[in-house]
Amino acid sequence: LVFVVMACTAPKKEINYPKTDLAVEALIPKPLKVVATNSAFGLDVKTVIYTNQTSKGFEEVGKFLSNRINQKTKLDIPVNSSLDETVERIIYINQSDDLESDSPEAYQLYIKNDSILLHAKTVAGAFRGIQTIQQLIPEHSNDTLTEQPMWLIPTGKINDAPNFGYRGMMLDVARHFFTVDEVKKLLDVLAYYKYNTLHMHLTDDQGWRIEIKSWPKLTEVGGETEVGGGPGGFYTQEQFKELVAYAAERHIQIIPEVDMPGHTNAASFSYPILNGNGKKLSSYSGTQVGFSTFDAQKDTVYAFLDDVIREISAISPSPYFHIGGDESHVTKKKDYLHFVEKVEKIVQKHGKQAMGWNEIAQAKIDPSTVAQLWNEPHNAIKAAEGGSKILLSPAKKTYLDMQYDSLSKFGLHWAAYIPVDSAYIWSPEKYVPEIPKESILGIEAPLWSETISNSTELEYLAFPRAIGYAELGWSIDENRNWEDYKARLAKQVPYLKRMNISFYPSKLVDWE
Ligand code: TNX
Repeated sequence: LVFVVMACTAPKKEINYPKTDLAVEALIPKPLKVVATNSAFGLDVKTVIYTNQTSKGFEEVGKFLSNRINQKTKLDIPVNSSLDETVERIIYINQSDDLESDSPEAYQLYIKNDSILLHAKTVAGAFRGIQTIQQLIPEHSNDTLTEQPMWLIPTGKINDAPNFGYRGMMLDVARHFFTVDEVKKLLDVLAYYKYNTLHMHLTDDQGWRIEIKSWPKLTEVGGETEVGGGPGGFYTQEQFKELVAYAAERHIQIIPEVDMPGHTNAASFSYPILNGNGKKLSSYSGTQVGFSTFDAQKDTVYAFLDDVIREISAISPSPYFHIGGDESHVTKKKDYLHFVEKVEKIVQKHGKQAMGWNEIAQAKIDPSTVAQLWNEPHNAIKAAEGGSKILLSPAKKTYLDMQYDSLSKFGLHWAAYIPVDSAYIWSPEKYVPEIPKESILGIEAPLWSETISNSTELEYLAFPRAIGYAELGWSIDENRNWEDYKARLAKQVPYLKRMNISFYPSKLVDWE
């Protein structure tokens, strides 16, 4: 803090800042509390970033911010360089336990003329805070106040924390494969809107997408197919680790999903001993669901799953492992229940908490197991009554693969058409009255990939709706309003263009 005070008291020229209003900035998600003080912080060549250097990770957050400032303004802002007399303004990122919220992702921003103070309890909180700083930097500099261009950031105070601790998107890389670079591009945008989870649907009837060293044919055979007959693909364990690390730098966890006992044709085609539907196997590149199953009575199947879950858990730091469990239409009910209970134990044995689609709540699941609601709520209600947390992904509201309307180029519409307003106008904590807020882990927007196979198509379905889900997960109901959100959303265009995101320009929004 000594440095901050020094930088702020150094004699310098008076600048006539224009009047600003922090409270009307186009921030998404909308922060919890904003108080405007109507002046400006001038980000310019005389600004430095200074971070706490005793708590691990804060310097990296400072560097991340410096890098993003450079992308937007071309300014080169040093991080933790020596502070000399050329320094006039400082962005100071510090650890503090003295915050209004208990959330590890909470942060506080004080923006004054000569300093921006960002306080957070954790590195993750600081990382969420620098997204707000980034969003506050205007597209254009003011070139008249000083000899050097200045990007004016409105002054005031922001006290912010997420309403839900889990804000996720799911990407189905099984129906169509998405490359490491395509997933990284998505992670960049998710981070900007304060997501903290990417759930990857790694296996399905049409493909197996992650290398398992003890069962190599899963990818040699099962990785080579996808919907529509394309070449498929898979991540080596090294590539998966690379994705996990890239996400971790953005304080996003990657949750791996191996969908079972249904949705397993690719695995059974690779290793027929796993098959439980009694039919002759062939590879599958169609889009039907519910025809495949593992044999829930075979020890080999559980030995196989022990290997798969062990190998993936070893390269996956998230506390969760998703076991799928949806649409097992050809698994006998008693086999299904037995299977879920056994696999849940295997997941726990490898140090993870199980997560599964809402059908798993038909079995006796442990309260530590999370049920992901996607269709009728009765199973999720039962899970919540049993003490489990519920992840909300109601298809009618959050399925990113649903078409916007009947003219949408990609997507399905079995659950609903989901225009941009309908995706936003609902309340996660009131959606299922029988599921109280304490039982809700958070929300997740799944993007199934039957109809999309590259970044452009992915972005058409995901954006702008995923930006709205970011706000649904982070901001409290009282701070959310479609008209207000719509105006803020319209202002995301320069960012989305800079990131080369092919969003769907819905007519419901007056894009800027
Ligand atoms: C249902 S949602 C599925 C997926 C499909 C999706 C298409 C769920 C748990 N299962 O297998 O891809 O619909 O919208």
